[in-house]
Amino acid sequence: MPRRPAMVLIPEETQKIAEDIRSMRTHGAGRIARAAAKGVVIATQESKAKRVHTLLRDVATAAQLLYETRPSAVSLPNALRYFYTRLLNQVDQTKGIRELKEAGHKIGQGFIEMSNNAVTTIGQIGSQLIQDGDIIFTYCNSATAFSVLKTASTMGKEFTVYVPETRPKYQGHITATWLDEAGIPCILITDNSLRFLIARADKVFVGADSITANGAVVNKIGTSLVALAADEARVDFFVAAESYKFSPATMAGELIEIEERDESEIVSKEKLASWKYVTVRNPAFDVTPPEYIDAIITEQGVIPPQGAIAILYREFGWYSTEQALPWEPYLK
Ligand code: RUB
Repeated sequence: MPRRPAMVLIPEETQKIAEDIRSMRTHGAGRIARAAAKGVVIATQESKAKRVHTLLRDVATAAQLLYETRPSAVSLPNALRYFYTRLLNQVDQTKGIRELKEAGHKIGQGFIEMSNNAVTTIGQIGSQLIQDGDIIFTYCNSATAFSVLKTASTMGKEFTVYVPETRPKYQGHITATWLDEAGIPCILITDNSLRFLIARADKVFVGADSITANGAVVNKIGTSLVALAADEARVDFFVAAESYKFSPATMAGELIEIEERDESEIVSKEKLASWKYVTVRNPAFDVTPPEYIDAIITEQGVIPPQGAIAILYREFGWYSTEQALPWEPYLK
């Protein structure tokens, strides 16, 4: 892991954005990506640099801090890469620091707008898959999957959504609140009643943190169990994900790192200390293989999971490891 230069000051607001992502006050792959874009825009605007190279170093330092917060959501490095490569491209196109800062602001806003538009478009495309009377399952708290449900409801379609609580952080409760506010009938269930109840469902819509070159989907721990149960019950399984959640590094054979979070999310420190032979593991994500996925709904259209490589190629070209962290050379 590259080291951040010690003497670079990262603006407080950017540090807070990074801490909110790390602690999951900001969560969900799309929201993380948009927050990270905002974080580097602030670092660009607040830099006191007098020289372009120093500005690039300040922004690189902030990008590295944000990058290190959560490893599994590829939307985060993709957002930072989007920002930093375009900022670098602007160096020769702009005259001096002020113009470069203005360009940085536009690039960051451009990413946030593109990301929000993608969620809206996925909602419009995905809503076509919902019919009156459907019983739908979702999982965790995905703004993109919610966009599909909300759009279908706004179109006048009537359906019911089952929402597992999603241990350990109960993000299902947030989804239930969103559905409630949108006036969509919702049934909140425990995670372990999933297989019992999914037999009555017609469709599953979930979000994604990362999608690999072979069409596997990394999403909140337990998603692969939903997919297994859906497969057994012959229920269609759909993933709603923007193109920037596809992982270019997997084209070069890299695996997605599965984040392991603190044990205190599952059991109190006191309880843990009282045990002699018990340890706790808390992986935050799991991998659903492409065989269990009927389709991925992107803003570019509905694709089979095997089409992931086409999205990746279109978005990133053939990936090389040099593209990994474009800000890395400027960390010195
Ligand atoms: C959230 C989660 C969501 C995806 C997609 O996990 O797994 O399904 O991030 O969300 P966590 P979105 O709460 O640990 O971040 O569609 O909002 O990008």
